[in-house]
Amino acid sequence: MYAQMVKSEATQEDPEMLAAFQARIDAGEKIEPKDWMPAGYRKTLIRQIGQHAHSEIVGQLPEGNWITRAPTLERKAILLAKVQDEAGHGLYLYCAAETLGVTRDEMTEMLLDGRMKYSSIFNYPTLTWADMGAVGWLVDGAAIMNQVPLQRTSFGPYSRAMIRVCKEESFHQRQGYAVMMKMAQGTPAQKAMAQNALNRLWFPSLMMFGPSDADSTHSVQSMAWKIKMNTNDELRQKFVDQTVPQAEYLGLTVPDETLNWNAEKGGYDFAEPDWDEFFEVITGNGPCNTERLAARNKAWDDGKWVRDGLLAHAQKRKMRKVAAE
Ligand code: FAQ
Repeated sequence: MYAQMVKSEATQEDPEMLAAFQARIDAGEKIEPKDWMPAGYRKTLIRQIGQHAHSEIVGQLPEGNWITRAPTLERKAILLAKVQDEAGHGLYLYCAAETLGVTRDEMTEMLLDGRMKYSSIFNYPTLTWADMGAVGWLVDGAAIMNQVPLQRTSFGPYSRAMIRVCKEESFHQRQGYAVMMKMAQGTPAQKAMAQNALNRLWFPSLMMFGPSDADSTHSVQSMAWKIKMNTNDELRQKFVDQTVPQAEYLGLTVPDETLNWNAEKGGYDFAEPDWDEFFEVITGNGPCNTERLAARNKAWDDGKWVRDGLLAHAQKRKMRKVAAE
């Protein structure tokens, strides 16, 4: 269905329609699902929103890993609420993508057979309780840095979903920082765990913003269409500038010996992540890719009886309604 729609749109793309569409974008208008849009715009949005939705869903796994082992009842309740929020974010985003003519089942199948991606960060393991702090602080922190500008993105349903998501993400970031604060001010062993979590998750967090601008295949067109509001490097720089003072406040050391305040540019100079590692991770060869996809495949298979039951129920109701008419 989705493939046919994109193909039929591509044949209608005359230069006048494209120019009128770009003028609407340039004027800051929101594009709504029933409006005409270029096939490439629709395709890029389905890729980005679908990938974003999958990230929220797969992103439950590294933290879900610690729900049964949270150190106190209060921490457990907070973590549970946070992980449930991520499921909700996935649902808003799947709904936003569905308005573009792709079904949630189609997107799920594309995730499960590797045609669609999810964020690289969720292919790293969460080894200690301190990782729950570092994920909230760094991963949700990076997610917010990327998502706040997306509240102004040109596609209406995506922009509206982002407004709600950002409100919840800021609670996530704060709860993560609160865990880090407790650990950093705790025993020497707890502080060492916090430092170790920062050491392992710092560079993977920087990778969340995508490859450097020179290697970003989609940025130029996505920014012209206001699907993206900033380049990958701009947001990465803002994240570093915001996060380094937070690490200092915790008394922790960012694992980058080259880190240096550059007064001239008004930001930190910092080391690039290992981009070879990034490309390995996004092509399926990260530390947890196999485990994450196996968990999603199992959830999909285990849920088949529910989907079948719901469909059978809907079919019965429909037949009863027809019989009564
Ligand atoms: N991981 O040309 P670009 C969260 C791919 S939400 C995997 O620069 P683009 C909340 C990209 O798809 C985190 N793949 O791409 C949470 C493309 O591949 P293709 C998710 C990546 O799209 C917290 C290729 O590389 N957030 O964490 C990544 O213009 C805690 C070339 O890259 C979003 O998705 C990556 N990191 O820019 C949940 C935000 N980066 O299609 C649970 C929305 C790039 O050519 C727990 N997305 N690739 O094969 C975006 O803003 C953009 O899609 C970017 C990438 C910035 C991620």
